[in-house]
Amino acid sequence: MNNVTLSIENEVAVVTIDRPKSLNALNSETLAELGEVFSDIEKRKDVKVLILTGSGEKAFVAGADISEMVNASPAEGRTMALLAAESFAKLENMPQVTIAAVNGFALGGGCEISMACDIRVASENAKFGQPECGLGILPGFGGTQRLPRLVGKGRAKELIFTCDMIDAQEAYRIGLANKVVPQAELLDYCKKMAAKIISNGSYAVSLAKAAINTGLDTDLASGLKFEADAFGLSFSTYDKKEGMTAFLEKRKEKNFKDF
Ligand code: CO8
Repeated sequence: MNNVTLSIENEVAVVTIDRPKSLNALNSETLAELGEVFSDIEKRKDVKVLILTGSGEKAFVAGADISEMVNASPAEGRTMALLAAESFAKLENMPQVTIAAVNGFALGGGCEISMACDIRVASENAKFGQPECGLGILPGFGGTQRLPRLVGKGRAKELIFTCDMIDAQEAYRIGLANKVVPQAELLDYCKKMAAKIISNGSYAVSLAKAAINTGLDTDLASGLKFEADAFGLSFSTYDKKEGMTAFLEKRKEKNFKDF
């Protein structure tokens, strides 16, 4: 791989988008590599949390690669958007928990890929925005769909129509970032959060993620039905017995087996 690196330690995969000279802009090659990495990780049993970040201290991802898009035809633009949609959907729906460690600019496609993650932790210098309308296009990697779901219709429209860039604190205030931490502590913070998530029943966490994602894409009654089915399924697991027995035995250590 030329533009993406992967390291795995303690059941946590760190995926780094590594094109610092272009502020980690997403060209087709990088999108294809990310798709491959996500396909690999979603099948792995030895990874429970994926942390997605950008290389360098300036940018998470400064968007789709403008130098590649400038001469692209409508058909090529659409193909690129569909390619991204497929790999972002993998990221969004994989059984593992995904955390975007937003270490700088998260603009356009960068903001959009962070929104396909379950959780966004921003460094103090992070900046979020959807500048596409200023380029004569619109968000094409899910921004018109995921941003309103995260921050509400009015705020999403304001961000997309004005192309304003917002800082990490404002992103936190409107619910786009879950947390803001100093840049030097960003990866450690995300790894600690990952360890906390992994200490719980991973299969239960996956079911909860599926219930949240499914429910937000459907009506309340169907979402509640999905939740009840997933809840019932969790009663068939070793982890349910272990988690509840540990509580009743006043035991802090739990020996979860993830099934
Ligand atoms: N694409 C290509 N190159 C980029 C990008 C980008 N998105 N962002 C930065 N770069 C390059 C710059 O061209 C520059 O290259 P060089 O050194 O060769 O001149 C290098 O990275 C460093 O950038 P700057 O010199 O501009 O750094 P500054 O600190 O002055 O500015 C900014 C940083 C503010 C982040 C600035 O680079 C910027 O505004 N970048 C563009 C941000 C943007 O508009 N992003 C949205 C892109 S569109 C998009 O994401 C659409 C997604 C949907 C696509 C649908 C399918 C087609």
